[in-house]
Amino acid sequence: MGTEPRVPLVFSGLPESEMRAQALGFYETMKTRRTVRDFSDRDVPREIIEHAVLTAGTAPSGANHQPWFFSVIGRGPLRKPLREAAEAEERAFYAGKAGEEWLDALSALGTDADKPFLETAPWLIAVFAQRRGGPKPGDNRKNYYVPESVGIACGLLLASLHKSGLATLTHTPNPMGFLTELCGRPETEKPVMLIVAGYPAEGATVPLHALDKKPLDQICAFL
Ligand code: IYR
Repeated sequence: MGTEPRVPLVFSGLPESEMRAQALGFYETMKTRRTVRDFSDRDVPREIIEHAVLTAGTAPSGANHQPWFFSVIGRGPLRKPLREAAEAEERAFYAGKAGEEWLDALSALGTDADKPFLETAPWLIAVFAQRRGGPKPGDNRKNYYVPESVGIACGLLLASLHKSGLATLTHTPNPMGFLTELCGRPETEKPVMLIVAGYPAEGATVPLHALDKKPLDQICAFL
């Protein structure tokens, strides 16, 4: 073991009955999460988003370098140019850049190039992955397992927002270079996704097939 200081692990275990209740309860909560595309303009307090981002920041990461950055965009002057840039990419995407197979896979979702939620929803969270960085501000070391680490962080962010009673959307206009510029992030960071958070619009619907989740025996084997 290295010479870095160590502290005792703080770990509060649970009796098995409570363990079961927690595992089932969290599953019951998470299985009601839906990807929402119609957002209301109802406000959401900033501290809910702050805590979701703090939760994302607890994710494990390669060498604990925490290779993520979250640009949170509330209502303001960035919204219009952001929507315009995203919709320009989406128009090219849906006009053919995506290719037939991809567009065919998307047809069940009913999505198109119009993204009004980019102006309607109270919060947009642009997630960036840092190829270089390190645990401390100003570090410029190589980061490790960046996509894995940032993916886990995004999962925790979505889980926190859902558990806080918010609707979310993982939005991935392709390519997302415009986010680098609009958010003022360095070129060494890769925009990964835009997470939209807020309340669903009244009467919002989701595709029926979105309720189909693979059963345990299709996604898991106990060996
Ligand atoms: N970025 C586009 C297309 C899109 C792609 C996938 I894969 C999705 O699961 C959903 C959408 C859009 O947001 O419309």
